[in-house]
Amino acid sequence: MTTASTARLIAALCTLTLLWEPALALAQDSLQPLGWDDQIRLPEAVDQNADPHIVEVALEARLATVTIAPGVEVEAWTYNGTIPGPLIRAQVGDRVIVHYTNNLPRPSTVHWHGLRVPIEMDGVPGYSQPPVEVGDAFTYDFIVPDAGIFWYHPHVMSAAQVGFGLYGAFVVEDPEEDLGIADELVIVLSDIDADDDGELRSPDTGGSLGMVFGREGNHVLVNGRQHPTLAARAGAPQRWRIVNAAKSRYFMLDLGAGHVFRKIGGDGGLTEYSEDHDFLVLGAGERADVLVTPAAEPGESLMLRSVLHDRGFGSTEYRDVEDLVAITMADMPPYDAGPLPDTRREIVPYSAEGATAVALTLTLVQDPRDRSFEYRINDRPGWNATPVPASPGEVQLWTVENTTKWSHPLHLHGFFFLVLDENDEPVRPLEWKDTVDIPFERTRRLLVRFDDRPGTWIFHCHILDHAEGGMLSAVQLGLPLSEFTPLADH
Ligand SMILES: [Cu+2]
Repeated sequence: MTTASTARLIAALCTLTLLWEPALALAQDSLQPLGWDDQIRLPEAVDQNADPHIVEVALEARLATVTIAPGVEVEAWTYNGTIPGPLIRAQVGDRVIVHYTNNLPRPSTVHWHGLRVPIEMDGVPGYSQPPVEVGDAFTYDFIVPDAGIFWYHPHVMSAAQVGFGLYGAFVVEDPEEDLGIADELVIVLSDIDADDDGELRSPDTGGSLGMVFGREGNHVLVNGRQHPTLAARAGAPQRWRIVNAAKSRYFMLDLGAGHVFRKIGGDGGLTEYSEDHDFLVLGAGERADVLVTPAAEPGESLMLRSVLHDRGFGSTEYRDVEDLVAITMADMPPYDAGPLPDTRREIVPYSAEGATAVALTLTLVQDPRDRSFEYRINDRPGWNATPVPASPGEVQLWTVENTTKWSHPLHLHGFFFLVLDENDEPVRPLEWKDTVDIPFERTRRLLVRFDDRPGTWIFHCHILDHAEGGMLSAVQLGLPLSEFTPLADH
């Protein structure tokens, strides 16, 4: 062998080593310092079933004292005593059984946000099940057909109950999916409104005007904590599955200069392809699955912040940027993982050809007698709604016109849709959505296909004050319109 060919061989071997080393390293355990996520890691629901394809957990809704910051305690409404409630983890196709007990002082239910469950499991009183009365129990039992980051919360007095702390994350893993990133966090963003003594404040603050804006809590929480700290090794990638569980607040996430969020997934699992974003906007109810690589000198800190996002009149004035998580670099040499992985997923869009056109207009009206406000969809508040008729297999093209001065994250129960751009082409990368921001004084078009799960499936603004203020309606799927009854309580 000549010297030149030996050199080439060595070079080739080195290249191979370079190619292989990071991959092998990534497939190993955590690259982060020991205890890196101690302040932020969610408790996980304990699977009581030995069958590997059944996840069986207990969920008790009850009052509990929770610590949201050192020395700051709040009397919250919780699942299993914590906010957020326990993280439920399953694999795609698993059967999930949840033994739910309501030990709250009020009736409640559990809605599985984004999971395509049968109508009987959707948690909406009146359409899915009766409310679970105080002291009663209900067993939720369903298959999880899609991988992704989802969440659960009540659908009775939802603005109050979610605002008081009732929500939890639900991850459905796809065992085929291997990004080679071991360090994963599930991040639930929320807020809670409590006074200095830790007493929850009234969910009706500000009266009708409070409803119009959508009430935001005075303590912003990340996995139930104010300003938690995360330790990180510079250069080592992390995967964050993020849920916005706040009842009104939008988050516009920013990791600072030199950092991007590589968005790989959204509401309904992976997107068509990964895409880098400087900022990540999450309306109430939305989710994102992102890769990030914190980088700074050992000992330095980065701050994950929520910067000002304009969701309508009064949403940016006299408001501050919110510090969310301080990320401190451990005293370790920076890790060189190379570029973050690109992800791909084949998503076949529904054809808009032959789709049934459905026009939905979002309005705000004021009663001249008592000056109170009411949100409406097609000029009807939720308690007097006219449903959208649909049949199994039907594709509908929804044109949602927001005439109001506030943005509305519209959530459809039970089904995914695609969002269309101004040319009526699906927004790329394609993403299955169940909650989409309809910005103030703007119109967005959505394409949805209904499958064979007949029932009354509600859709509503996920600013839960808006939903209770009237912005709620329903799809009457495969059932006569004459059988529809508007909801008094949700
Ligand atoms: Cu709204």
